[in-house]
Formats: sequence, C-alpha cells, structure tokens
Amino acid sequence: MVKLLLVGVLIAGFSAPLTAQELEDHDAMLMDHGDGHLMDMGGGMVMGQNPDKLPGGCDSISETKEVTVHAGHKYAEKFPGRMFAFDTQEFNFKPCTKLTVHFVNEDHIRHQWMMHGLPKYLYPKGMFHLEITGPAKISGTLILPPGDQTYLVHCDIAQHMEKGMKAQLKVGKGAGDLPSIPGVTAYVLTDDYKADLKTLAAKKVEEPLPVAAPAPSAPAAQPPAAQPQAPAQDSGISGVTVIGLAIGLLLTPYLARKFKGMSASEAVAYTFEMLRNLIEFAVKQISRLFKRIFSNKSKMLPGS
Ligand SMILES: [Cu+2]
Repeated sequence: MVKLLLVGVLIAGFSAPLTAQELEDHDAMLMDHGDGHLMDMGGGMVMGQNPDKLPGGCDSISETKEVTVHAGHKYAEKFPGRMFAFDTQEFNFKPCTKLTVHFVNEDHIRHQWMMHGLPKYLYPKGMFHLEITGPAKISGTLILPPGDQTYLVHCDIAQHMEKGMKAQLKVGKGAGDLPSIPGVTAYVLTDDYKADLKTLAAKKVEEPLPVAAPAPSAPAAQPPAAQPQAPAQDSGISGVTVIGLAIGLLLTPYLARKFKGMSASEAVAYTFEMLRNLIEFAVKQISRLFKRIFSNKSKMLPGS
C-alpha cells in the first residue's frame, strides 16, 4: 500500500506542469555588459535591451505592456509537421509601446525570442533578442518604433524557425503578414509530391528551350554576320542574310538537340562560343587564300 502510494506520488510529480522552482529564473542573475547586452553564467542572454531611449518619431512612450511568451515542443503539437513553436504566433502593439517580454523556455534545449528589423541606431543589428537554455525564464525590455510595421520574431537556433518557431509582431496596423507563421499563414517550403523523376527531367528540358529556340533560327544568331553588310545594301534582303537564314534553319534541329538540358545562360554561352569558332575559321581560310595569292605572285615575278 505504501509502495503504491509512493509510485502514485512519483507519477504525479513527473506529469505535473513546471513549477516556479523548476523554472530557473534568470532575470535576477543577469549582468549588464552595456549597450543593452546582458548575460549570466547560466547561458541566459538579452541583446538590444532598451528601457528608456525613444526611437525617432516617438514623442513619448504610448503604452507600457508586458507579455509572457512560452516556447517549446508541446506548442507545436497542434501544427502538423512542426517541431517547435511559441504559444503565441501573433503580437500586436501600439507604436512607441514600451514592451517587456518574459520568455519562458519549457524545453530542455536552447531557444530564442529574436525580433528583427528594428532601427539600427537603437538596436545592434536591428535586433532585440532573448535567449536561454530551458526550462528557464528570461526577460527583456524594448521600445517599439513608430509607424505601421510587421516584425519577424523567431528562434534562430538551426532549423528551429523552419520547424515552426516563428511569429510576427505587428506595430500599429502592421504591414502585411509574413509567410510560414504556424496557424496564420501558409507554409512556403512545401514539397511537390506529384513530381516523379520523369516529370522533373521533362521540366528541366522545357525550361531553357523558350529562350534557346529562337536564338539559332533567326534573330539572335544572324545579326553578327548580317548587320555589317546591311548598311551597304539597298535591297531589303541581302545574299548574306539569305545564307545566314539558311544556315540558321539547317542548324536549328542540331542546336535544339545540343541545347537539350542546358540552362538559358549555358545555351547563350554555347552559341557565342560556336560563333567565335566559325568566325575564327573564316578568318583563317581568308588569310590562307591571301597568302597563297601573294606567294604565287612573288614566284611568278622573278621568272618573267
Ligand atoms: Cu529554438
């Protein structure tokens, strides 16, 4: 009977929510390192703390607010496919609010409450940032800028944001919604389950062709050869143009095959390389012809 009671007490102890004693409170242990940067020996960190400097455009502090944000794996359970989350995904405050954030990390790993896009003259790197290895609590204060704006709040530990620890803080009316906020906006990193390897390969081939196909036929490939002649000709279609067009038409199927699987830039680079080789070849042939003519002349001269 005593044993059973003991087991009962133990089970109750494990399943009970975190008590104040278990939750390490770092607020009293923090050492001020200046410039709003506070740290303690337990790995707690506050960056960009600003309890008193007004951002430009704020005549005074409009409101003083406090918010408690919980972070942990269990808050992601209601979001399919996510691993970590805050308990709140959207915050809204008046411009020029003095805001204190109490960040409660309930996981036995490190989490952050990191806000981005703040004015850099007040907040180093434009960030306000609370960080702690849990289960623990840490608090920090900042003054929100004026104007309607949406700020990104996330945990910057590798993959924590991608796994769901992302929120948005709107000042005033905000400026739209950020993507991939769990339960608020659509996840942008969706995979395409329809695409098998065959259709993926087909896509790759289709891509460069719209750009590459017109190049060998008429416009892009011909001008370098035809244009120098054009001003001297009075008729619309010169012989060179006709020859160029014919070459272009003959080359099209060959080029289309060559361009298969190439990206647009690769195809353009390839076309230019080929043109260069063609011109080089032509110049060589012409210079050889000239050489032969002149050497024949010089041979003929002494004999006559
Ligand atoms: Cu995290």
